[in-house]
Amino acid sequence: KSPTLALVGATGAVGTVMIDIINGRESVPWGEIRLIASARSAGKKIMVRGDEHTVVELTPQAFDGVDVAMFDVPDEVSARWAPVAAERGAVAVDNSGAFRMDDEVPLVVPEVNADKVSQRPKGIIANPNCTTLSMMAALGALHREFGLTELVVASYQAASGAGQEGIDRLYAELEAVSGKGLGNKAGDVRQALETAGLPLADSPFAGTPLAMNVVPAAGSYKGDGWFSEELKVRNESRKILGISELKVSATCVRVPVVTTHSLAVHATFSREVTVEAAHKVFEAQPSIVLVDDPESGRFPSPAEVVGADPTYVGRVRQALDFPNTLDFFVCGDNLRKGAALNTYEVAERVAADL
Ligand code: 11C
Repeated sequence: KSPTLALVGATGAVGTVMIDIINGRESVPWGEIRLIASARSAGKKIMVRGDEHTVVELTPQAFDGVDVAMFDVPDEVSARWAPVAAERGAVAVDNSGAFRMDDEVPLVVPEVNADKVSQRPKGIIANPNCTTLSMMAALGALHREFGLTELVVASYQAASGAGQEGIDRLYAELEAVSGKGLGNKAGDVRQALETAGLPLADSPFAGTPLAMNVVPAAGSYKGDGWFSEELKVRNESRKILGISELKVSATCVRVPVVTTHSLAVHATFSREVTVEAAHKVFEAQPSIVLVDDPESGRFPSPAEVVGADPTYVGRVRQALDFPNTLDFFVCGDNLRKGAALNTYEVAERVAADL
């Protein structure tokens, strides 16, 4: 019998992209596809691969007969319900942060550590944070060839990383500031937002305007100067790449882009790396698109990458003062490979071994 797939969080921002991904697949290994969400969304009708599906409420019974359950829900919902799905016999593939650093839960990016899919004593597999994930295919490929030793990154993160609330807030802010000639006087954007009925206290972006601005604060503040996104990049990169002592430092910044995270990566290897050799490595990866002709104005940017599945890489340079170091720029759709697509790819790998 073909396996049954459940999608928990089917009506959320990532869940919606997940359905788009399932609908776009040439073929799928699933028999039944079950859509699950909170009581508020239960009863909604959604088309999946040409058939109308009714969203069912998240209850223990909703997992009966499910082989693989994908979770696109907040941390606390996953923390409670992924173990319930596992108890009922499903393999849970969880996109939240609830289990990522659990030693008994693999953290999987198929291009890097697909072998870990089968090592899941709790019946749970975790999907990385979208910021980490956006650079993993590129870093994994380089690491296999040259041996990664140090990683310094700055992120340029899209508003949709903060969910539908983040998207709505950015659109509302852009509307409130457009055509007013703002941006030349400190505080004028902030004031325009307050006047337009968009109090900064309600913003998911650290109480700071995102329109016409960049915000060096992503996730929640964790003390000693660090925000959660920066610590996730460090911890998750180490776990996925399997380098427990990897030196990592990240600065995570929110930018007024709706969807697609970008990262400026400064990666140091155990031996000298040329741009030519790095290009060869990138070109050999099916899930990477190399766009690196700066002289002709060709490099990746979110406006060109949004909606695409691959990771886009460009601006590859050998760092002038660091012989073993490459600098490059990466863009990845944070809702697709950064979230839904990677989860789905893991789910398909689980199904292949059932
Ligand atoms: C952001 N990367 O851009 C976050 C969103 O740990 O799964 C994903 C948070 C997570 O805000």
